[in-house]
Formats: sequence, structure tokens, C-alpha cells
Amino acid sequence: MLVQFFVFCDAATPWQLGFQDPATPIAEGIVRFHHDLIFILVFVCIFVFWMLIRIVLHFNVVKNSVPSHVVHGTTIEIIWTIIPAVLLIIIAVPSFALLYSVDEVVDPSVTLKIIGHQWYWSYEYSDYETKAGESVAFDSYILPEDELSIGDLRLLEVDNRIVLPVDTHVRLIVTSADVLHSWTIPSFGVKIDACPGRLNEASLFIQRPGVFYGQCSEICGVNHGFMPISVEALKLEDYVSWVASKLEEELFYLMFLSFSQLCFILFLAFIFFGRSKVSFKFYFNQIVKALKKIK
Ligand SMILES: [Cu+2]
Repeated sequence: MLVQFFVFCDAATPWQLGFQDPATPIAEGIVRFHHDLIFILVFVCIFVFWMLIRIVLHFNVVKNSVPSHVVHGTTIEIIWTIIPAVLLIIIAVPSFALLYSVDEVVDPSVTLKIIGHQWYWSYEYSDYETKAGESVAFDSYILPEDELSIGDLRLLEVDNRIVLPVDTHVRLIVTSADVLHSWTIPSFGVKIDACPGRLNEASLFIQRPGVFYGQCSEICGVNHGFMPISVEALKLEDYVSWVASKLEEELFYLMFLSFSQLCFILFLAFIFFGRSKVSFKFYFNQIVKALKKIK
């Protein structure tokens, strides 16, 4: 029980009614705006229900057989127009402030490109590249149930998590390769559509380390429910070492690829020269001769 007070809720839980714990200023703003609205809503609801109950109890044929003939009342009409209008203005001011701050992209230090596919996500960190010009890019698939470990979240865990730094302005660029998807992390207050042929932009400023979970929020086909999102927020130094390891991995992969290509060519050459009557030396001499002619 005590643990629950100190652990943040960053994933959907069964029978959840409230919000997940906010991890960005935007998510905090959304939660607070919701609470402010509920405060006003409670007073409005109590007043309206009180009026309704009064009308039902007092103004019926048993208690009031002769109805009033009043059809017009200037004062009451002004009151019931002005008060709701003032309430709407009180709601509109913070609402617009929040709406425009969601759209604001503050000088980002990291850019993450998100591409929705049927039915997985792929991610690209175009800020960094290996000496061979390769950027960090990977696909992120749902982890099947038989591969889950104890404590893993069913339908939310992925094979490759996104890693992002905390206390850093991050820009998200979202698009899709096939149909509409929607990249959503409730704790970040981010829900951004992935449309084919269009780039959508959002900003992120994660305030605490942790693992955050979300899901595709646009019905995109039969496996719509099986393309979760998992973000690992790390301290800046840990993030830097993660990027370095990813770049190394990429370079190793490239080297491995070129090494295996070389082996394959040698293998073909071995088969060819092994079977032909002319020797390798003959071909070698021919090539040397041809090179000398070029000179
Ligand atoms: Cu989707």
C-alpha cells in the first residue's frame, strides 16, 4: 500500500478512472484544467438539479392547479444569460492558454521521427549518424505473451523501447506509412495523429525518469490493439551513452554486412575458379595487364 504512494502511475491499470501521473508540463496543465472544470461543473450541476427538483415538487397540478400566466421576466433573463457567459469566459481563458502551449515547439535539442505502420511503430533519431552516414533507426513491435517476464505489462511491452532524455526539449515528428494511426502517451499529455503523406509536430519536455506506456489511439486495422508504445526516459548522461551504444551497434552491423558480402564474393570466386580450367593466376595477370594499359 505504501509503495503506491511513491510509485508513479505511468501505464493504464484495470478499472482506472483518473488520469495517469503527469510527467510533462503539458500533461500537468491538462490534469489541472480538468480539475478546475470539474470544480465549476459541480456547482452548475448542483444548482440545475436543485431547480429541477423544486419545479417537480412545487409546480404540479396537485399543489398548483391554477398556473401562473407570467411569460416574460427581463431581470431573470439577463441573469440567466450573463452568468453562463461569464462562466464560459472563465473557462475559455485557461483553455486557450493550454491549447496554444501544446502547439509550442521550444528550440528542440533532440528530434524523434515516429512512423506508424500496420501494426508496429518505427523510430528514427536523425540527429546522430555513424561515420558511414547511417542514423539510429529501429522498429518497435509488441512483445508476445510467451516472451513476457514477471512484472512486464501485457499488451504494453515492446521489443525496442524509445529512449529519451529528461529535462530536454524534444521534438516529435509523426507520420504514417499506410493508414491513420495516433501516437499517444497519457503521462506526457501527447496524442498526435500519424497521417500518411503528412508530418505532424509536437513537443515534449519530460520531467522525471521512468518508463511510460501508451497505445495507438486511432482504429487502424485488425491489430490496432497490438501496437503499444513504450518510452524510457533517462538522465542526459545515460541517454548519451545509449545513443553511443546504438551508433556502435549500427557500425558493427554495417561492418558485419560488408564482411559477409566479401566472404560471399570470395566464395563465388572460389567456386568459379575452382571449377574452371584456367587458374586464378591467369586472371590475375590479365587484370594487371589491363591496368598497365590504362596507365
Ligand atoms: Cu495504429
